[in-house]
Amino acid sequence: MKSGWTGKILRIDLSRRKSVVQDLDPKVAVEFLGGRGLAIKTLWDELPPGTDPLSPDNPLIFATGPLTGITMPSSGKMVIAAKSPLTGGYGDGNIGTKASIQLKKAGYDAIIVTGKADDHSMIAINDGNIEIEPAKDLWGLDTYKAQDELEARYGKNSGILVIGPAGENLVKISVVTSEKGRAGGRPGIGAVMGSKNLKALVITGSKEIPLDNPREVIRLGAEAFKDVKSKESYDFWIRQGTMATVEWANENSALPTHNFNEGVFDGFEKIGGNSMERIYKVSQKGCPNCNMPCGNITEIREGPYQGRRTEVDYENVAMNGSNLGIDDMNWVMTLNLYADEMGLDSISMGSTLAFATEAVERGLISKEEIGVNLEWGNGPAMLEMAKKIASRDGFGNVLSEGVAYAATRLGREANKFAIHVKGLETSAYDCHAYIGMALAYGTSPIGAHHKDAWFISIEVREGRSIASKERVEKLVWMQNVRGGFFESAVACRLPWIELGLDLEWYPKFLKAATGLDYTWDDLYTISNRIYSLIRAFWIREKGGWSRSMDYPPIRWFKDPLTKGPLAGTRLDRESYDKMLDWYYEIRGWHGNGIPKKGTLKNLGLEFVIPQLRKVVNLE
Ligand code: PTT
Ligand code: SF4
Repeated sequence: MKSGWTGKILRIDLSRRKSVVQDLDPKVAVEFLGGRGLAIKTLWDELPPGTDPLSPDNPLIFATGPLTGITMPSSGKMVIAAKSPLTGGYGDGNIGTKASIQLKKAGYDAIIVTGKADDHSMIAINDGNIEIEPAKDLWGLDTYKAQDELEARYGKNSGILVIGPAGENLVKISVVTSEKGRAGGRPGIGAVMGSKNLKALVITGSKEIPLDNPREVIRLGAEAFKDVKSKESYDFWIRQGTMATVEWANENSALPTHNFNEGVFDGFEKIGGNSMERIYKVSQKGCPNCNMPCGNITEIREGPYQGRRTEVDYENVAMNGSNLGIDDMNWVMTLNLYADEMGLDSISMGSTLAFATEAVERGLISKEEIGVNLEWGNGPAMLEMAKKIASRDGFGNVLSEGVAYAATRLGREANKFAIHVKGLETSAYDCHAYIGMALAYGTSPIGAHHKDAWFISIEVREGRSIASKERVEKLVWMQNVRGGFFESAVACRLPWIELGLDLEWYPKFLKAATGLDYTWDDLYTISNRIYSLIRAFWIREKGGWSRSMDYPPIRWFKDPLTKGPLAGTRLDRESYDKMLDWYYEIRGWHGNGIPKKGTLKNLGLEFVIPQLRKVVNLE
């Protein structure tokens, strides 16, 4: 096995209480890198088709890549993946945590957990020593208390991954958390962990990460860390991180407001990056190996959580602020902290609350029926409803399954304002005016998330709503770099995307770590392979495919913006269809979104053909 990877995968079967260490197939490592690539290859090979995501057979995968943990800017990330209980398709998230580095130092590239413990449990890994331990006393604790307890037991340097009560209650919008303020696995990966009776993993490692040329990694690292610090926007980034996006999104009519009805919000300044910095920010936090820390630690000044601290990012604030009509930052921070403590995905929580509020407004369900005075801007009512979601109480039980399910339950016109793609709630960019970003959501491999292509940045810079093939080529390039490369080499993409760190650093780091000469063309092919394999997985699990599964929320086509400089704007269906056609063509897929046989063969994915043939026509 090459260096860069440890060459080992730790498999833990909770039902049999057994663990085994396997070799990582070197061909898989070279062709899929790690992280998302390794996760989708594992799911394709090992998940029995049609498996219930909350059954013991769903593998829960924690995967690093060849860049994770090395001396390189922002290398402290890992991917957490499984078949999603929220969407029924491929699901993953990316989390910055000491656990990523500890995992590699313990000697593993990934952990694959299967089965179900017969009682509440946790896993403790210390190099080769693997223990499945009782966690009765941890079950029911919020993620902050559980983190504190585990740090006290295993030390502050151990890598800790933990779920909250939402994951325990199998809430389908629950995440895995770490270190009070890091969260990953939006498509319900917290519930997958809960379904295995697994409260936490604690990882400690003492080994060196094997590297082809350790001195070169250190030399490159020293230069690259310096390069990051020298960037023009470095100082501002450190002050506000992703929070500056609130003002930017409002200026560009993209700030989700009242359940993505509008793209501008009157109270945007009160919840924006400048207010956050001036009034609420108390300190700064970052992921391991990062010298551009973007965690804004803020203090709640009023309300039930007065005096408590929470880490805020753009997505959390937009989804639980403007999207709920809340302009009081204290309530936005309160909702954010509640999501973190419960292990609820803050994006989907904001989206389901907004959906419920609109359902009440439209008379599809009454306040009396749900027992909460849900209305725009009412922070206390939103918190009350969020509590019902985390505990699956009353109407909260319906919302805990996500907006797509809730819309089906409510029936009538509810689908028109359920803001999701493939069942995953849309993250915080309103796309009435951004057809490229709408396509990014439509074709994202986990459902509506911006991770794979933050295409709106290009549309704002180079012109909105241009429906050209060249634009789609750029979008596919962006997906391949972000969703293919960064998710599989596993490193934070923000040094590149936010500060402009040159992409050419990354093949150099790969060479020094693994000894392999990857060019960007090679990495692009790997990304194409990963995208087509993820698409094949979705098709297999859904039993077919149709173009409509790659459409953005209907609202953006139907209801134009009524406020702000872009009032009157909505998406044009014909242009979207044209762009989707180009998208499929560039990816080598048929006009119905199904990969062509030739594409699968060219990418070395022949092995999917027999299974896919059972459900769709590939010719
Ligand atoms: C990510 C999604 C995001 S994207 C945010 S804020 W963002 C939300 N954060 C949540 C949170 O916090 N608490 C909570 N209970 N739920 C949350 N849900 C939302 O989850 C995150 C940073 C950020 S902040 C972003 S953009 C970048 N994302 C990266 C990525 O996806 N890949 C990558 N290679 N690098 C990235 N760097 C940045 O990391 P998901 P984190 Mg996250 C509190 O998990 O499922 O991927 O969804 O991981 O360690 O918290 O870092 O404006
Ligand atoms: Fe973590 Fe932010 Fe640094 Fe990325 S830039 S590694 S998200 S602290």
